[in-house]
Amino acid sequence: MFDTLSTRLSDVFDKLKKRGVLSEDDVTSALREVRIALLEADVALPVVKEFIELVREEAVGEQVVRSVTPGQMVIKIVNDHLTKILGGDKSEINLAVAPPAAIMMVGLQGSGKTTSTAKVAVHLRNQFRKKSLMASLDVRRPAAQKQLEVLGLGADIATLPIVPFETPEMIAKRAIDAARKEGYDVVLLDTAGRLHIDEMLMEEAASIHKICKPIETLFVADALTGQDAVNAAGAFHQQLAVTGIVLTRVDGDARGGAALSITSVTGCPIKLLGTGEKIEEIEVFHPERIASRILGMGDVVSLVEKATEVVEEEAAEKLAAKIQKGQFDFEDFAKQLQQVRKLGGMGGIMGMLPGSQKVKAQMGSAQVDDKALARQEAIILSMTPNERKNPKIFNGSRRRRIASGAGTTVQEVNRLLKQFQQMSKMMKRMNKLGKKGMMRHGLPGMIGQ
Ligand SMILES: Nc1nc2c(ncn2[C@@H]2O[C@H](COP(=O)(O)OP(=O)(O)OP(=O)(O)O)[C@@H](O)[C@H]2O)c(=O)[nH]1
Ligand SMILES: [Mg+2]
Repeated sequence: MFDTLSTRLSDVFDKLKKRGVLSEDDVTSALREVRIALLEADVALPVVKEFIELVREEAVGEQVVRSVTPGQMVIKIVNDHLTKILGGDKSEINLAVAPPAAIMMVGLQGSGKTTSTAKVAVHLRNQFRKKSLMASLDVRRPAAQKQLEVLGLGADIATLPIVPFETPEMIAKRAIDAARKEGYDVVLLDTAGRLHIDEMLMEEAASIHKICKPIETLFVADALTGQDAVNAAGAFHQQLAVTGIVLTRVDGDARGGAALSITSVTGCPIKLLGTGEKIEEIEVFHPERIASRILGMGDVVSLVEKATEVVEEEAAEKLAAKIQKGQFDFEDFAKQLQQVRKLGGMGGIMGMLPGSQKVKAQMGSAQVDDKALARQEAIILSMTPNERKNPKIFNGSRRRRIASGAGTTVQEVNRLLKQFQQMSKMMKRMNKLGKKGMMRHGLPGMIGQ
């Protein structure tokens, strides 16, 4: 998300940073470019206007003009205001009621309501140990209830048994009763999609809302539909008092217009992001981290969090101990490569690192190629267990054998061996940082070319 915007803005700010002193004209012309970049990212016009106005007011002030690093000051102001339009502080799902807490999912057809229902249940289980019951109130599409049941089975989340010919209102009542009787923390209600805002369906949603009195009414918006999603969110909010937004398909959204406008336009915070089709591909929305990511300052905090999630604590400790004893071998290297893949490959990691847009461009696509990771894994798999444990024994004939086993060239094998040596050296240096330091800096450090 935000790739284009990020590249454009970093160009604007690079120019600004080079200047020692900033005149009002410099700021004005930089802001003109920022404005174009935002409009190209499909941000709603009123949001862009207000944003530029607020930034300008601050940026031409005394403080900036007199500052030693005026360019940096302007970037900070832009960062602060970006964070603000993205919603300020992060807002989590609110469950502060006597259980079961009802969460109603609403939105246009195909926006990702059913998938997100299951994702939210999994998120609440993994992050807060909450037990959810899911119910589909979608009696419009024949297979809709079944779809949720299948998702529930796959993710091990309970679903309300399907009873044919019930109305959505009847299902809602039954779901809440069952959740109360069976001691669930949360009851998630997935509703039927709407092609566009239509009065009858809105009334249905309103009557369900009245019955289940949800603590959260989440509007599920497809990021790819841009300003249409923003307008629909506004209409739903008027009718149903939406409490939060789940923005889906951000994995395919290069522009980010919906994310940047929806909170300003509707006043509802984005709570969660859907980042893929898989059930665990859901993330908490952190405005300040997203703002830094847009400005190329990187989202290292998320990366570290993700890394600690993926790298199990115990495995990381074992690895740290091995490194300390200087016993890191190719078995460990292969494990690291697998973890890199779990983090979304090099692409996923790069996207979160500071200045990554620039680096990505400089490196070219070849080296950020995730296929290279797969090839490296193939090379390691072609080594004998003894070789993996004793990286020092590689001679010419072993190298040739491994290359043909992995379907690659000796040069590529050599490159990997060299990389491994560099990594071992780097690890020795990292030892000085201690175990904690290793876990924090280890992953991104180790994969460097
Ligand atoms: N790439 C990607 N695909 C998603 C995401 N969320 C949902 N999808 C896909 O979008 C399609 C529609 O998702 P559903 O959850 O069925 O949408 P819905 O809003 O329940 O649809 P209706 O009930 O027909 O209104 C499915 O193929 C999902 O796999 C996401 O965050 N990223
Ligand atoms: Mg659905």
